[in-house]
Amino acid sequence: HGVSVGICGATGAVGIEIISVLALRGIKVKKLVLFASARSAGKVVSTPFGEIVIDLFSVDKAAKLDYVFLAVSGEFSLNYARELAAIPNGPVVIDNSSAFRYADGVPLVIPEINGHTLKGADGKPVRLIANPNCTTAIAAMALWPLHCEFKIKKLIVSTYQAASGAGAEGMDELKNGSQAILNEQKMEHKVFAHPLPFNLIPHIDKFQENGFTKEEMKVTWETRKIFEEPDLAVSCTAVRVPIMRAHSEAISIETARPISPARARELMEEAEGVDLVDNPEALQYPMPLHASKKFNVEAGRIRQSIIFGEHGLELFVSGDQLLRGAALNAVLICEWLENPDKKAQFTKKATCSWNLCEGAGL
Ligand code: 11C
Repeated sequence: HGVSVGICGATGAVGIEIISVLALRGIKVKKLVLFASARSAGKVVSTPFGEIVIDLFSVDKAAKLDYVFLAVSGEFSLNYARELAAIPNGPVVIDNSSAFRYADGVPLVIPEINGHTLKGADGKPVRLIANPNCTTAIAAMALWPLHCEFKIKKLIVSTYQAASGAGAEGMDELKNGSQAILNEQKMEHKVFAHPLPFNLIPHIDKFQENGFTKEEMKVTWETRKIFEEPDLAVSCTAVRVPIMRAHSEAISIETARPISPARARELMEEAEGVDLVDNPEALQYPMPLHASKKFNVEAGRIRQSIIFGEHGLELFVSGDQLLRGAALNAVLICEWLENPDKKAQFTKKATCSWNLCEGAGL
């Protein structure tokens, strides 16, 4: 009884969290195969599922599994994802990269929002599934309930993104760089275009012809696909800030129907995967300090828009980049497929209390 699971990129920041979240969500894993590069292969790691020897990836090994999580580069996904997903009785592939997010026939899924797209017309699970970009996923959790009731017409997002978006190397560069600067030493920066400590960088991923970065365009493209609103007006400015692992976003919306902060707060209270944190008088609002290592996204600072009046709202969200932005969302996809009837009890008030990242010194 249980599922067999493989993780490609098991020693990376996201891969480590997938192992942790599989255990925290109580997924019955009868076999766990951890794939990583030759540098890590052969090493033994301690996991909630016992000690596991890191393996080198091969299609043959992955073919025998029920689920394969890809937490590696888009290039790896491009090379192997379709091949794995096409194997008769082979695995369901859940891809964290951006390689297939916009491909027709590949659902881009936040289970609480569009879990229904995980099954094809034949009622069987789609075999290749894309996991969204972290920035998109964190905003979408708070925006979907508002969209369902008030219909968002325009969406303007400004982000404050953590170093973890650039993986363990990004977190290391922030930590080591901060230490170097405090010791009045010169810091090395390779991962980010500029030193990140005591700075912010309005540049994430490559600049596109329209002047936006690819990270910013992902928010536009992915929100449209997940919400099934191909013409939704979405504009984003994405900024890297010296925070370890939670992304925050300031969001302005214009809505088709009149919207009130009071009703928006009610909806945030009820929404799966969202914690309303909105009591400014008690100094309570979403912050990375509290959103880190937590399953739910925090939403708050809800107020009527000055620009759009009763047809608009401002809010602020913070969510763990590695969890809702990556590992948790991916594991929830597996959970939804295994247990579609229990999908209603997804993540409400759940907290990531035990964390492999700490063991790995991240
Ligand atoms: C970042 N959002 O914060 C990026 C990382 O499309 O999955 C995730 C990139 C992606 O740098």
